[in-house]
Amino acid sequence: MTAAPATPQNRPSLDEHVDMHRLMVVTRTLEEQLGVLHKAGRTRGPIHRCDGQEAVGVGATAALDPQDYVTTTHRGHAIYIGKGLDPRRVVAEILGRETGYNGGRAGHMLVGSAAHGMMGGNAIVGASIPAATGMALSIQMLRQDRVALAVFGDGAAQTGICHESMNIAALWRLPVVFLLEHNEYGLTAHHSAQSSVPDLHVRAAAYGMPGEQIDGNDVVAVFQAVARAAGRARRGEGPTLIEARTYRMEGFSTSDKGGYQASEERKRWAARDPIVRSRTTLVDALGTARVEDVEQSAAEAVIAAVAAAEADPYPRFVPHAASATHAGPADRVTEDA
Ligand SMILES: Cc1ncc(C[n+]2csc(CCOP(=O)(O)OP(=O)(O)O)c2C)c(N)n1
Ligand SMILES: [Mg+2]
Repeated sequence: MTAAPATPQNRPSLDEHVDMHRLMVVTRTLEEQLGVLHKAGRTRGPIHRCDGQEAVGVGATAALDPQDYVTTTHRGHAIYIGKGLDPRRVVAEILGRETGYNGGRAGHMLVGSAAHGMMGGNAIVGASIPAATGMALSIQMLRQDRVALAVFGDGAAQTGICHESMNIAALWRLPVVFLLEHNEYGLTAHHSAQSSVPDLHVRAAAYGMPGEQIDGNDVVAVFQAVARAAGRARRGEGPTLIEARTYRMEGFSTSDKGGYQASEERKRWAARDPIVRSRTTLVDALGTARVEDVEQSAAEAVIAAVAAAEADPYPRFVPHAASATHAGPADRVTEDA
C-alpha cells in the first residue's frame, strides 16, 4: 500500500516554504554554534548534531497543527525549532541554564515543552515510538482533534518496541504518524549491518498500514508526506509509516572521531544538502537578495540567542536534606538548605 498521491492542498505555499527555509537555517546555525561551544568545552557533554537532516524535522513539524504532539530522538533540534520553541530557551536548556524550557535539567536530548506539543526528545533509542503511540491512544479515547508524530532513527527501527507500537497502532487505527529518519547509520554501524532489508518503509505492509519512502533532504517532499499522513490520521484512517532518506553530515555526535563514513559518500550527500536545495528553489522564485536576507537574519538571531543564553544563570542547586553536607559549592546552595 502507498499513501494517497500528493494533492495541490498538500503543497506548501511560497510563504510556508520561506518559513521552513528560515527554520532550517536557524537549526543549521544552532548546530554550528554548538559545535564551536563543544570544542571550547562550554557545553555539558557531547551534542548529537542534525546537520543535513534539517528538512526532516522542519518539514514534518510545519505540516502539523499547533495542538499536535511530537516525540523525537537524541537528535531532535530541528524538531524543537520546527515545533515553534524559542531558540534562546532551547540554547539555554542545552547549556543547562535556569531559563531553559526544562529549567536547565533536561540537556540537549530531552527538551520538551508541553505547551508546544513538543513532548520531548528521548535518549532511549526507540522510546519516542511507543510514547507517541500512547499519546495517539489518548487522542482517540478523548476524541481530540490531534495527531501524534513519532520521529525515530533507522537504528531505533530495529527495536522490538517499534514492532509492538506499529502493530497496535495499525490494529486500533491510532492517529499516529511514524516518521523514520533514515540517516544511513546507527552509531557507527551502517544500516546494512542492522537490517537485511534496505528500504524500511516496506515493513508497513506487514502491519496493514500505508508506507512510503521520501527524499528526506527535500523539505517540500517531507511537508507533503507528513501532511498526507496527518490527514489520514485525523480522519480516523490510522497510522502511516514514512521513511525519509537523509544523512548525518557531522557524524554521530561532537565526540565522534569519524573514520567510518567514506569520503565519497560524504561528498555525495553534501551535494544534496537540504538547505542548498531549498535555497535554489527559493532563489528562482524570489531572487537572491530576499533569500539571503532571510538567511542572514535567521543566523544572526541564533548567534544572539547563544550569547544571551550563555549569560543566563545556572539553576540553583537544592541538596537533599540527608546529603546536605555534600552539597557542593557554597554559591549553589540555597539559603534554607
Ligand atoms: C535502548 C538504547 N540502546 C542503546 C543506546 C545507545 N545508542 C544511542 S544512539 C544509538 C544509535 C541510534 O541510531 P539511530 O536510531 O539510527 O539514530 P541516529 O543516531 O542515527 O540519529 C545507540 C545504539 C541507547 N541510547 N538506548
Ligand atoms: Mg540513524
